[in-house]
Amino acid sequence: MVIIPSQDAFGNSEPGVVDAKPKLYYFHGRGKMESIRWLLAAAAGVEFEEEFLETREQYEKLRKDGRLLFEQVPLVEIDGLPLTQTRAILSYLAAKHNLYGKDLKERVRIDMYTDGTQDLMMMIAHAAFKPPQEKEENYAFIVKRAKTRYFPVFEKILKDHGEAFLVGNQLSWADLQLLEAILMVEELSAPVLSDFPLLQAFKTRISNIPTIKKFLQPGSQRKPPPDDHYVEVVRNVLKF
Ligand code: HAG
Repeated sequence: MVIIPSQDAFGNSEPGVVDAKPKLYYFHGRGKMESIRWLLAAAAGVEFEEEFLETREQYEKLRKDGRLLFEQVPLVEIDGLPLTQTRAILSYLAAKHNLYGKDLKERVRIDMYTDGTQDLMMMIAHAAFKPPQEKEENYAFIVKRAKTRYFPVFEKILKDHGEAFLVGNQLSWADLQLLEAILMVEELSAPVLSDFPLLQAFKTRISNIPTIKKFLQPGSQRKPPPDDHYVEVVRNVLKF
């Protein structure tokens, strides 16, 4: 019999139990779950299952069963734990898969960079819920903000750091999220990197890491940009 050690929530291995695949509970779209999908599939090469929330009843059942700490999704069931709060989940996964730097100073830089790219990506996620005219204005503002606030910072970091990655000399959660954010902004404005040569080279370099390249291929668990159907389902499930 093959003994496959299973880790508990604190990394202690228990022989005999096969690691179940993580299970993600969210809508069939990006929202706050997409960065979690990136970390699991693209960076760690971990396959996961998904339950897509389509009805209010599904959401109410998760709430009634007490699996949503503050009655919110994303919910990720992993290592025997029902994890909620996106940043807590991302931090847990980054630490678990050695994507969180080698010491406290690298880790806080990764936290600063990922908070920045999360802010940028959540602006895009929330814009999808605005009326058409306002949505287009919002997208234009986001592209401008990316080009004047976020991308110049990361271009300078790459220049000053002089390495292939944002922090240290290995892939981290910060690299992954910057690539995710670049691709999302390019969906709004394809030439957005025209003034950022180091970011263009970064995008090519990180996109070619095998597990990331596979995640960017059609047929992966990556989700498409939000459409009207996604917005309608979220509104119906959450009643807002
Ligand atoms: C986290 C939800 C409710 N701090 C938490 O995980 O980071 C916030 C999670 C959160 O806001 N979850 C939402 O469960 C769904 S996700 N709400 C129920 O009672 O609070 C959210 C973002 O794009 C996603 O679609 C959802 C609605 C966005 C609305 C924008 C106007």
